[in-house]
Amino acid sequence: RAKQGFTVFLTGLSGSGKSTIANALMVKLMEMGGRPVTLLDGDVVRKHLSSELGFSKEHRDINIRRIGYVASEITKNGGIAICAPIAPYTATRRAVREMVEAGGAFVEVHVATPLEECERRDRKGLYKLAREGKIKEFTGISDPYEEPANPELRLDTTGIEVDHCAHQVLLKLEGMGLI
Ligand code: GGZ
Repeated sequence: RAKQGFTVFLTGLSGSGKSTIANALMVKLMEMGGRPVTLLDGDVVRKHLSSELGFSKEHRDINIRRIGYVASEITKNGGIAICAPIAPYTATRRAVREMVEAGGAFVEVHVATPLEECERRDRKGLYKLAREGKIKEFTGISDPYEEPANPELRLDTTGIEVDHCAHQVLLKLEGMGLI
């Protein structure tokens, strides 16, 4: 019998490593074959699905629910969805979990790289702009991030190879009987 679909939902600060892990994970899952793999990355979704939205709580929630809806449809049809938004609010993440679990499995991965490390990397220079007040409502600086209390997996990418992080997710998926 074909295995059920599932969603891997990576949540964490800007620059925590969500996209990098999501891409490495996608490659590994595609190599295994069997089910189609769809990546719903934060900035790609914002470009194609949520281009009218900003970063207020209301707009972030709409964005996350859209991602959740697409992921739930993919999951229900037996596919694999990998999502990588910040998703700062617990209640919204829970709503997405419920939507997805109606038709498959939901695997929440907290990419728990500390703010200090994300800011030290500052790959896109956004933290600097946020500190200068040039970007308002910036997650971790001037906007909240509610830490997940019970994620299926927690990963701190500080000093750890991307491939190793992606491998940890694979082990979790194996342990849950999803792959
Ligand atoms: C947080 C922001 C903001 C503000 C622009 N706060 O590192 P990035 O650049 O590529 O990832 C961040 C991305 C966050 O979009 P999400 O859709 O993942 O957020 S949410 O889940 O809260 O809807 C960052 C950039 O957009 N960015 N302004 N104010 N991140």
